[in-house]
Amino acid sequence: MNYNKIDVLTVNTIRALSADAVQKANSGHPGLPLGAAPMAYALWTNMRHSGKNPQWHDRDRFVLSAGHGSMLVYSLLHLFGYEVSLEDIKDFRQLGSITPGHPEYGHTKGIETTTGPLGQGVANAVGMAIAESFMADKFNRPGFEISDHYTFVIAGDGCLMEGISSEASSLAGTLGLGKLIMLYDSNRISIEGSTDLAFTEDVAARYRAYGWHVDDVSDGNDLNAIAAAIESAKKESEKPSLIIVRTEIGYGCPAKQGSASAHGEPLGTDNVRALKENLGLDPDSHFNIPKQVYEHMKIWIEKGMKAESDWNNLLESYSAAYPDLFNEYIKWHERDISETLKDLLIPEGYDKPVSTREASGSILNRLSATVGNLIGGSADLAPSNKTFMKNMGEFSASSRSGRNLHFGVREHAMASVTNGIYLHGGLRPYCGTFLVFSDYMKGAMRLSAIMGIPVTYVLTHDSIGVGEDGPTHQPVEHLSSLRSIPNMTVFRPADAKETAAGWYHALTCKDSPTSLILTRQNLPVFKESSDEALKGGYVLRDSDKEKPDIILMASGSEVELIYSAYDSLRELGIDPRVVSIPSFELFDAQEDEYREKVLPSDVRRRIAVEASNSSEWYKYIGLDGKFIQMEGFGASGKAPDLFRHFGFTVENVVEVAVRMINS
Ligand SMILES: Cc1ncc(C[n+]2csc(CCOP(=O)(O)OP(=O)(O)O)c2C)c(N)n1
Ligand SMILES: [Mg+2]
Repeated sequence: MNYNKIDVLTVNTIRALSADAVQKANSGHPGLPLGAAPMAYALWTNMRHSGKNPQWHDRDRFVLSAGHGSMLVYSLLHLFGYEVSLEDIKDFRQLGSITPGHPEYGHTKGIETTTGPLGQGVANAVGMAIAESFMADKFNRPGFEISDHYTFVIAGDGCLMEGISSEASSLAGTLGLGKLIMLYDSNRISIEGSTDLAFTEDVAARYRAYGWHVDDVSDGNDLNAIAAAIESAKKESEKPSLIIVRTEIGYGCPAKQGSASAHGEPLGTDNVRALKENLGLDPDSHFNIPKQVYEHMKIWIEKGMKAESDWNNLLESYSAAYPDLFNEYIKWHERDISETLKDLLIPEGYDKPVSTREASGSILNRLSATVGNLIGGSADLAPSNKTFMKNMGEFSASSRSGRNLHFGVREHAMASVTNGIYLHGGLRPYCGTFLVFSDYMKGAMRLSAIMGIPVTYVLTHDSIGVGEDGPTHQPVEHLSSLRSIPNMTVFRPADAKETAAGWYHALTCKDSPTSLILTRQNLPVFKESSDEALKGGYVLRDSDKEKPDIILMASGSEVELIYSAYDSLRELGIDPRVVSIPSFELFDAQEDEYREKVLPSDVRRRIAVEASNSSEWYKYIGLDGKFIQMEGFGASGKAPDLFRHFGFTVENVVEVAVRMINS
């Protein structure tokens, strides 16, 4: 392809449009769109995508990892025929607009993932590329390549400085994700000034060392050179590709070009004028898209529509040639699998004491046969997290059919890659590590919650019950931290049956991620526990009286304590109720009437027990209640000794209860 004058005019139109929008909003980041407009245009004109149907399964994926440059994408979406109007662009960054400050998944059609926290997009893209190759292996047949697309990402200096991109890129190299192509907007400027201040490594050498194909485009305005680099990256099928594009931040704006001041503030009206004059555009018109540009864009829009309709035809003939596979393909894209999972709720074989991680592992293995698109793994802790699906193969550079992923010791990238796998579509991903290391992946977990995507986090070794490994490995504040993330369902089951309920919730929930919080140590299986756990909280053992003398509540391993305290208290003539609360979020979502039934407001004597410092319990125990909790960090020792040492004993629960009754 040879670009010519009209393409340059289109690129400059993107620049002016982006600058105008930032100026009008009086907020935003003009520098990146001005510098990266040519690479983005060269890329979008080489992608298979269609604004008329941004959901088409086999479209090329595009991620702007440097999410602060959002105006670049909104300009592209508008010109490429997506549902972003000029009015929407004039509303850039305004409340309720579809053009928010950073690109938001599920908010603006055509945005594949939410970006802004730098580096996340790189890892998301790795996940998308994993998903693509897995789907291709599963569904493609000779002549019917129904999964055959690229994943493109534009990353900035900041993205490549962040550790998450190193983790994810290293993994991508090992996995040989040949259809992953990253364009690096190398303007060597970030907020504080030149990247020489803090980032002097040889990025090309670094990526070569990861096993990537690396190319360099020395002139970021050279559309043909960029397109040629994209072409050769596409031909490289065994390695992911990095195209380092030398750009200038704020390109075209004489007072700002090449300077950090172009990064994150409006150029100023005079500078916007100067920019337009410099680019040969009319300085007096704003949000102006020349007619010939709209006319020209029709070529690309029609090309995209044709690509989509070709694929639709391919899928149709595939459905005739491979009806079973086709049906499975459709099924994998369905959101609701509650019917398929019904059996999971039938408690069978759960009788002997077992750790909830072990229970989770066996449930997962049962599920793996029924839910063919369940895929996941751990950050090098599968034997401990019990996240391995037996006989389901291991995903690698040489085997794309494996459903077990080895993320390596890379929690942050793992969570973000898992987001990417889900965002791609077709798959139900999970990932696991120790609860204590959820801190290492929090940035990505928060994004799962913001995006409202149902990925599953398997977080084991959930308390001082870890034992000898000591305080570094014993989570204390983590439950509170995860519970504080809006739209994250935290589920800490008390036994194997509740663990099944947790998995059921995780896989049937459509719009939020779930963190399953599991023990290392064995727990009894209560005869009263059930799928009532799906209500988040329920009465496990009740008092004989209509109004119990006291309510004991707990989650996870501490339910065992209140369960036994129940017997001791009854011997003392006290009539308690025992409430298991595996999930605050699910319990809070119940009708008031139900919650009142479980926790009647006129029973003010309440005790919560949890080996954490999650003060969220106070909303259930109130000011008159008592929380038996961890006050500081744990210690190294045998788990039973630790529980005793920190006051997690039946005797202590009974003592606190008696004191409360007598007070
Ligand atoms: C994880 C994270 N840390 C910090 C920021 C704040 N931030 C936004 S852009 C930016 C600098 C990015 O530099 P670069 O990627 O080179 O973008 P450019 O200035 O070239 O547009 C920073 C620090 C962020 N968005 N995400
Ligand atoms: Mg930069």
